[in-house]
Amino acid sequence: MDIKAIRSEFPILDQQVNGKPLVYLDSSATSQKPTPVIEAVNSYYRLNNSNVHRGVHTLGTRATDQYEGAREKVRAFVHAQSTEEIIFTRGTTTAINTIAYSYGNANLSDGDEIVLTPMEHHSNIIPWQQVAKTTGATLKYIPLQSDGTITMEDVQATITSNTKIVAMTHVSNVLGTINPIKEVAKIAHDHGAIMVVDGAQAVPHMKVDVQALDCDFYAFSGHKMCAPTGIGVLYGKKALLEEMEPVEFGGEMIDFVDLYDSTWKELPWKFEGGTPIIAGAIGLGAAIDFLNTIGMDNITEHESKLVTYAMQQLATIDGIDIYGPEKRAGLITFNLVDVHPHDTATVLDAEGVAVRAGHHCAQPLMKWLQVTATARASFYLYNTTDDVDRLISALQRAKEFFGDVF
Ligand code: 7TS
Repeated sequence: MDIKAIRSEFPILDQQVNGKPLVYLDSSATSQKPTPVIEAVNSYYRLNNSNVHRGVHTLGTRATDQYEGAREKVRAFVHAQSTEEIIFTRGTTTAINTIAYSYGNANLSDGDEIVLTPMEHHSNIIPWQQVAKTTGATLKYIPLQSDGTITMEDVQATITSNTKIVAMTHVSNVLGTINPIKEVAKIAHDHGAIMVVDGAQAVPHMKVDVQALDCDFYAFSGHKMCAPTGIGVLYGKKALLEEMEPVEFGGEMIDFVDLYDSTWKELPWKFEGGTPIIAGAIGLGAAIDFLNTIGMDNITEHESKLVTYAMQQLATIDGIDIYGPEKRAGLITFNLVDVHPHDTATVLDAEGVAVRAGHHCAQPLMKWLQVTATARASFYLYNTTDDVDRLISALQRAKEFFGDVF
């Protein structure tokens, strides 16, 4: 990978923050956007802006072609069978809520079980809690090993004939754990349950093939993969989506409307009520083109090298706790012993290094780790070993700054 050329596509990286060149290590929260994505959104608004799927005028046709063209790019990117299976949403959160409220409420009842893990982001916990309250279903958790992984024995033991839904993150946004989705999906299916995958931290960083995984639903967000905020994707198997009711009703999603009853459009549009996120989808299409040009395998390899280097360098710092397994995605969650992560992140920010501090929308996992918060450095295709070196020296500064507590 020509990292210099890649970095030159991200104008935001070329700036000083607090008098130091910016080191952006918060891509798990949201990624930066390359020029082709910014330009795609810009040129859509300057040249083609119009509503989609209505009327016959030229701008409307162009906007519709671009919007539906983006859907085909997403389909190919995750290797779905058909564009009918690709629903544009506001992000991962909206996608999971759609599954929970539509599929969950219709298919769960008293005595049914929803199986999760304690490493889930809140957006893959709370919708299921809500559905459980409405339907009488119960939540069960696959226990974590001390390194933040799950075992197939525990998966086997937790999923039973009462399990109707298994919902699991592909990659943990805190631990970096990569879960064995294909194997878990097989066990779920053997018990008659469906497999829901939160792919927010996977799709931006690795090749994902929804057919090879054989998951039933797969949710992800555009903004973590170089696309704008406000656009995301719900992939679902056609047979399931066809049976499901929409959760939002109104314009765009209908076939016929009468005074007392209405019918819905076919897939995928029945799930896209209202004027859709046109510019966002076009931006996502441009982001996919950009990522494909670099190659997802190259991105995975680049991040893997960076995270290995970062782990080696962090090991040279005394008094640092690092959470998560050895084999991990491109992020590292840590705490300087006796320093609050917000203080660590504040010192790092003064050094121009952006990391996230907090509970990372994973409070149950924080409880399991027996901490209230952590700091997290997350890597993407534009990060370099220089960025890691800057992180390390900024952490040394933080240690000096809070020296009395060591
Ligand atoms: N699932 C996972 C695994 C995530 O990491 C996130 C966002 C979401 C779901 C929600 O995505 P959204 O686009 O709908 O908000 N994670 C983070 C994070 O780690 N720091 O900020 C947001």
